[in-house]
Amino acid sequence: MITRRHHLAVLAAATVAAGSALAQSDTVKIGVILPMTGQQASTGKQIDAAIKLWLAQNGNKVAGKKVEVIVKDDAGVADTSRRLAQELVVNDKVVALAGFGLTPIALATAPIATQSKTPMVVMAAATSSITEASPYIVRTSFTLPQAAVAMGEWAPKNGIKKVVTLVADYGPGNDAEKYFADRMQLNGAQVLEKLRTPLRAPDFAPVLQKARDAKPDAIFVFLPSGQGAQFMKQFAERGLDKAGIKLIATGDVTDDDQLADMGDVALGVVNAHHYSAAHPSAMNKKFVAEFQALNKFRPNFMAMGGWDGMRVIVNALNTTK
Ligand code: VNL
Repeated sequence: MITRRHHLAVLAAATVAAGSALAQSDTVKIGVILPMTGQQASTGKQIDAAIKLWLAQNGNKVAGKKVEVIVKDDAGVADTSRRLAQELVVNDKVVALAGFGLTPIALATAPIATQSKTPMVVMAAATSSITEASPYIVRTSFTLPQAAVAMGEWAPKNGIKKVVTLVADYGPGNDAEKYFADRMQLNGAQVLEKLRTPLRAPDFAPVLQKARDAKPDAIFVFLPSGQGAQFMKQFAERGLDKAGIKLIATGDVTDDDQLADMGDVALGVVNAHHYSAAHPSAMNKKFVAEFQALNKFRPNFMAMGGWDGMRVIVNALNTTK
């Protein structure tokens, strides 16, 4: 505790010093912390590519200064993110922290933003409560209840009266399970079973067997981006599709980055989400085309959160000069 307090005091002092150094410098630095390796690497890859796209489209000048984006890899580990955030604030004197691929990472870093008064732009992590963890947080991704409530409205109106839920066992999974189940019950449907898998190295076989045995009309699933393809493969291998169990989900499961590799099991899956690469607006068509001109993969909702986050940061810097 003493060490931590001392550290935060040092951090606060360093930030004051950074303020005056910044006035003289002709570069503004933005610290982006992402899982570039490890289980959530696809999220890091998507957001990194979207930030580069934003800079290619809009240039790297803000209020007469050059924007420098420093990307750090936390491998999806919260303690690492926290340390990297401290280094970015104290040593690199970044004007904003951004990224944050997983909820525990955003929550672990929030105190650094508060203590150093550094704006923190959450581009991915989606547990509802994250924005309350620091007054310096703004989020450009989404929350799970937004998607889960929409599914809980749609399903009972489309013949789904009995469901099993399956979520990753941490913040966003808790949100998805609660808001989906509550809405289903409000609409007169029955939740037969609530199943969970660990965030790290999940094994879907046992829960899929339990889900199958419960004989629901549908299974509702939330898993973090990057786990969907493996889940869909096992869903088909265990024959849940053949048993007539419909798969409904948040869009994290049918992630645009992995969708093309999922095969026919993905046909007929229904999800609700705040973003789809197929959204036919002029703005999205331009976004997808320009993203794909620079990358060999399709943008997913993580890319959208990264692109929007860059826009928010640069607009704020322009407004405040
Ligand atoms: C989270 C939520 C992460 C939804 C996700 O993918 C996701 C999170 C990495 O809050 O940890 O799709």
